[in-house]
Amino acid sequence: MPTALITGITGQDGSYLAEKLLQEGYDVVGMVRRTSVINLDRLQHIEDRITLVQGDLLDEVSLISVLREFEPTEIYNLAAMSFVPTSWQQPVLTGEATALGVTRMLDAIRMTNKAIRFYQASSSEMFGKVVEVPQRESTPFHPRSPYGVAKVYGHWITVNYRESYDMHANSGILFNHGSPRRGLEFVERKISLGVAAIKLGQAQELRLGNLEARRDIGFAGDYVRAMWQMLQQDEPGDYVIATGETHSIREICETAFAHVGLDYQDYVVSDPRFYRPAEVDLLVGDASRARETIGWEPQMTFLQLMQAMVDADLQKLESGVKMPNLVEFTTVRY
Ligand code: NAP
Ligand code: F7E
Repeated sequence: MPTALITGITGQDGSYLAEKLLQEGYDVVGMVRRTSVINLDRLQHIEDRITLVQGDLLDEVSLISVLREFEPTEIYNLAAMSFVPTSWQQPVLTGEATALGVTRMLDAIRMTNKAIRFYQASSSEMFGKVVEVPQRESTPFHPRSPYGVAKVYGHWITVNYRESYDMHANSGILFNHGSPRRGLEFVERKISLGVAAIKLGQAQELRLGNLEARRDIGFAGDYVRAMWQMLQQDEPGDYVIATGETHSIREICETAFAHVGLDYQDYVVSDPRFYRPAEVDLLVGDASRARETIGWEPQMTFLQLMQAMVDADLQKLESGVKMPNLVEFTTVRY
């Protein structure tokens, strides 16, 4: 059986990708950083079918050891400091993990086995202050946060190792994607959870930031399929993965509240503490290249995604799960 290594396996995408690779018959190895509390919530259902190993993108020796021990043929580098507001508070850490972490992994591959196929989790945040609509692989980057800047570095170092060392290094430029496993602080999950709490009488309002920003949002389960498909091609490349539709945060609220028969205008409060020092106003991707070259298409619609997320959060809260109040951790301080 081929072996695949996933960094960031404890994250949203890591859990969906692990499921996909198991279905495809891989031995799945997940790299997990050391934390004081073991955090395998998203992997509970497959924990006995995967192998977990300690390692950290900040520590190159740990990466080399993992590669030597497990000899993967494919590596999916999903690990990153992925929350944009935190990147203003911790810009250096963001650079170390989200930017230089990519070089550490590419170098570990170069030193152990250059034939390993590599996937880098690049982001639509690289387009930032967009110079064309929709955004495609050739659209110039203008990142608007330390996170976006770090992802631009990660993208170009991936391209550079491909060109310098003839490595099968791929960059997936993924637009926003959520799911019921999305981190609580990201806007579509904050909204689905807020709607569920309000519907059940556990909250009275939902405080958000800029309601006019627009995003192209798909389902994480569809997007991890594209990652795997990229690594099955003879030639490595860069691919935009997106739905081609864009929705304002206001529309996301409207859709999610309407699903439980409520009007968002009665509950949503725009709170300046959630505004960012520099915003990405409009993202919408053109995934034609992925459609034509690797045959990728999204399956779940935006409406289906938001409804599924609200339903899952209703179920969670009804079952008595207590969700943390994240306001202090998610407002932007810089
Ligand atoms: P996520 O849920 O925040 O997961 C991030 C993962 O990275 C977690 O497993 C985290 O571990 C791990 N990690 C963080 N720092 C690390 C370090 N120094 N060493 C090792 N592991 C580390 O993110 P996601 O939504 O699944 O996204 C996956 C990747 O795609 C990220 O690189 C993200 O930037 C990128 N991306 C995401 C989207 C999106 O809309 N979801 C779009 C484009 C690109 P802990 O569990 O220990 O924190
Ligand atoms: O914000 C606005 C906010 O934090 C989306 C990451 O997965 O996707 C994600 O980055 C928009 C922004 O995601 C709130 O100002 C309003 O315009 O959900 P987000 P993001 O910054 O787009 C990209 C592709 C990644 O690569 C990242 O890893 O929503 N917004 N009010 C808010 N955002 C948050 N988080 N919270 C609010 O209260």
